[in-house]
Amino acid sequence: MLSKNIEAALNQQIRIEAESSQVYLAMAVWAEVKGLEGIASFMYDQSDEERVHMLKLVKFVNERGGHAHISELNAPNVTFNSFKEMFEKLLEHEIYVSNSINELVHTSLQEKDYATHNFLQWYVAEQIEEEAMARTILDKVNMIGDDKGGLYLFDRDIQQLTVESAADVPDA
Ligand code: OFO
Repeated sequence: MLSKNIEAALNQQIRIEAESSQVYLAMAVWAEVKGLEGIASFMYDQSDEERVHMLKLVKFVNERGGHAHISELNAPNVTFNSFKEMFEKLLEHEIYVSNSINELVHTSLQEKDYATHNFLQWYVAEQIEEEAMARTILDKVNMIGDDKGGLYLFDRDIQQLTVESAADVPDA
């Protein structure tokens, strides 16, 4: 059974994951409108993943005798000055989510809720991977700068790039 405190903290994370899904959906739309299909498709996939993260939390809260709270969400940024800015925001957002997961892990230990602590380890690992991926992408975008040809190739290769960077993480 979840304590009220843990239930509230998990519900807050449900909201953050739902907001993450919206953040990436807005980025997907922006990239698509700008004609960069590869980046758009990457962002649509990220958005779907965040929804899965949210749903895992929903199921966990309900299974443990809590009541998952589906709340209103903060609106995401819908426009960006550049792709560089968009990917900077992506990394910032992942760092914010990682901090929030860390706080949650801390709370679960304080409350001696080892089931929740164990459940959260999946999120800890996921955040390491997502932050690494965001950094890899940003490094590439910084290299490209304002070069249109570079952006074209990056748009073509982004799916490939992220698969490779995710696969590299366990050895990092
Ligand atoms: Fe939910 O993993 Fe990123 O934010």
